Amino acid sequence: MINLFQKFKALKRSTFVFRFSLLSLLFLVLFYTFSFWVFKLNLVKAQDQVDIYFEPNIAVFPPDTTFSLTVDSKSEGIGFIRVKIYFDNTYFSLSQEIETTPLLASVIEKTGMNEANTNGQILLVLGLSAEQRQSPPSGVFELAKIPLELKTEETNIHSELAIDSQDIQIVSIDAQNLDFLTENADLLANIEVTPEITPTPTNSPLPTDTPTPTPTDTPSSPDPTTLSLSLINPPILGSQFSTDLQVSTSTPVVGIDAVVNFDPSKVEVVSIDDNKLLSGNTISSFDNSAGLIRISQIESQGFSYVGKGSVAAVNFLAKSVGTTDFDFEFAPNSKSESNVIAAASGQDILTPPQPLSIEIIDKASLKVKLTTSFEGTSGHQVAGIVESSDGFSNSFSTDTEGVSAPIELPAQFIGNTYEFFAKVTGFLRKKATLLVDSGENLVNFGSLLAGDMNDDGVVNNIDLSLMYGSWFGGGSADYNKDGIVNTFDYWILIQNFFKTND
Ligand SMILES: [Ca+2]
Ligand SMILES: [Ca+2]
Repeated sequence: MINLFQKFKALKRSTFVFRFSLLSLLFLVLFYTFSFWVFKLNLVKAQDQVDIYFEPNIAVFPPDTTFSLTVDSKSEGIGFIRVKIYFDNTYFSLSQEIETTPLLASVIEKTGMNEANTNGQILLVLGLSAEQRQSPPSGVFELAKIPLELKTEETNIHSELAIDSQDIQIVSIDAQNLDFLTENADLLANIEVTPEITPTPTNSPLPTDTPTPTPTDTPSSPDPTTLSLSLINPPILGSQFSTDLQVSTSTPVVGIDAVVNFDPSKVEVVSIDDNKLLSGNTISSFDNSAGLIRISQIESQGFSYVGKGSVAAVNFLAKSVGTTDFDFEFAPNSKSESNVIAAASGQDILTPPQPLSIEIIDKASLKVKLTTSFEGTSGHQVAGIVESSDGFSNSFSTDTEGVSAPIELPAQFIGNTYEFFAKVTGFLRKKATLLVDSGENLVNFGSLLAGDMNDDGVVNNIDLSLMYGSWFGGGSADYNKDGIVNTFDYWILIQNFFKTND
């Protein structure tokens, strides 16, 4: 009985101990869970760091692999990313052009496939387009697709697709430089599993860790920074023409000033179109009495520009025929003239710009030349319509020599060949082909074919009957202009019987 009681007591105690332990365990679990979340929340909150890495982070070639360069910006809205990537171009190459995210639609720089495969370097500089500034990307998103293919038969290659953590810039939408953590991807290629004949306990026969071929940072001297003006369309007297102001720089720049002199007796500025190459403001002005153009364009804070592009288009009116020059005002180390300012140093790095020399050509005009069956003092005086195959149409009248006064042609006709047609009432339409030059052009239609009395494009019995209707009279059937319609006119008409319009 006592025995039984003691057993019961012991059982009760052990149940108590068991319950206590269970409670403690539960408490511990709850405590750790709670602490973990507190820790994690703190971590997320404290950490604005952007992760930039590849998906997948390891690949065995073959097959060829397209890596997704991925950004995890957490809660930060991204405004700008500059990232440089290296691969060993003795083993790998891009199989196609890199595709970048539409979320950063302004592609400021993207190394082309051929260049990347030559250097083993990829530079991507992406920013928001103007429309995207309201909705910058955040969280996890794909920055670019990097399609790599294997180009070697060599075995046991161990390499890396590497992000240059020394040359990376990630800027938030509030223009803050963000901290980042990069992770490279491992590239393994043509891995051979050596047959296990050696008795030595070999581990997997991975190639010894060959030092990853860090890209040789060739100290290539940057290309000179230039400003240039070029013609977009030919300058023709009395017409507008446009020029393109371009900058080219391999050094990041933050501002451009172009000061250009022109001869106001030859041209005048009509307007300046801002091409918004740099994302900040553009200020431009021109003075048509002094012959001076000033264009300044600057980057938004935190941005810089590298590349070649059009800063602005300057539209001129050509006022006088002849050659004329557009000269950049430039003096080394001076700040009042043309400058291109480097982002890093704030120094003017512009090399002396070349002037643009243009020749303003005369506009084109057309004189019609023809002969008729007319005799007597009136010569070849007719009135008619001259048309081109391109829709141009104008009336003309000829003098006794059969030559018209000059008719102005559209400027775009210069340098091109057109078919012209001349039509005079009572005559068949004639064609002539002409290469239009600037200045005066003479289009010779030769001898007009008489007899199309009703202007239907063919000389036939209907025309003949109309001629009979005015026989011994006058008027349009008097094709030799001797004052009477008779056999002589009949003879002229039947020479062209059944002939048709050109
Ligand atoms: Ca006819
Ligand atoms: Ca006659």
